[in-house]
Amino acid sequence: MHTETHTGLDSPRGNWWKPAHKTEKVWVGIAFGWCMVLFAMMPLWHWKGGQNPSGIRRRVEPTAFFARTEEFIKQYKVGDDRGLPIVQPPPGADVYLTAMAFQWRPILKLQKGAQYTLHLSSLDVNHGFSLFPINVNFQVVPGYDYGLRVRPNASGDFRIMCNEFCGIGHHTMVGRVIVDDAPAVATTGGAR
Ligand SMILES: [Cu+2]
Repeated sequence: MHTETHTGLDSPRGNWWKPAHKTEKVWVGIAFGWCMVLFAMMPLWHWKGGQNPSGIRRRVEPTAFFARTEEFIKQYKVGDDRGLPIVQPPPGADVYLTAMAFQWRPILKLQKGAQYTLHLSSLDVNHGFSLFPINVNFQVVPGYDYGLRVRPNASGDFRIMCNEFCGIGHHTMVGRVIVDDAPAVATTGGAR
């Protein structure tokens, strides 16, 4: 029967503590070294990786960004898909995409090989811009306008998934980017 009282303030009895074994020390050393490598990779990748944001970012009022998006929609709207406007800006244009619970507004129609400045921001909470099936990921934060210089290099009908949990309808938050091959085919399909 257990009769002894033992509190957490007493050190346990017996040979419970041993100095770290040499192999454990080596392992901790390797892990620490690797942490340092990854730590150094962050700034290195920013300059050398060629895949980081191009560096255009500024503070913006979420409602002002949304108003700018609406203005952009009015300017270049070419159609509708289930209530969402389809917008086809000319090559070189500033493109505005607002994330909000639970949609990406508007649907973008871009041209392969043309360059655009894609402005991303959120009207409410953090969202994650994730272009499927292409591996493009970006945090969309309210209050910040992120300008990404993009040049679509593949044509197709792509989906934007939200990959930052943003609420009850998060899983329904799917946007669309249509990339057309050449200017000539841009008008044939209309709103697909
Ligand atoms: Cu989400």
